[in-house]
Amino acid sequence: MDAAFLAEFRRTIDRAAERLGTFCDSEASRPTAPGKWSKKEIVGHLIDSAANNHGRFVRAQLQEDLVFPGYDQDAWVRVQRYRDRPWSDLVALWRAYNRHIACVMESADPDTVARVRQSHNLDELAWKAVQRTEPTTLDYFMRDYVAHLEHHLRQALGSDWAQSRD
Ligand code: NI
Repeated sequence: MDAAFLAEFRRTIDRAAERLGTFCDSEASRPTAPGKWSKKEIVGHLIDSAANNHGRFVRAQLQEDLVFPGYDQDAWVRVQRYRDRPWSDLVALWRAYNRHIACVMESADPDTVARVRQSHNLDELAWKAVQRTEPTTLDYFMRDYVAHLEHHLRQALGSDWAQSRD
């Protein structure tokens, strides 16, 4: 995975964690809109995404295809009761898990990351789906993971948070 992408990903993690940490526990528990996830649940969903994709990113280096199990996102958030967890614990776990995933990306062999895979289910798994008839790469899947993370950070922090960096 290229160095500029990784540096930007790590910067996003650290800046977002800092910004998320400015909200108090009760603010983080409130739904962001009627019937929508709270900040706690959004970050919880991103922890689930990290946990699932961590396994996929490792396995992708040990198998030929990019075929992996999915997970029921709403059910995972519900059964883990993220809304009842301390906000600071969730932000710390989110930050640490994503810093680990950045290391997993950095450690991956570049040829393996770039190798074209004919067999995949990124039509089901990816945030920006790839048709099953089109080949894809682990590079695409890793970048798609970060794009999904940024999408939810905009939900939690507002659409302009990324522009307001120093
Ligand atoms: Ni999502």
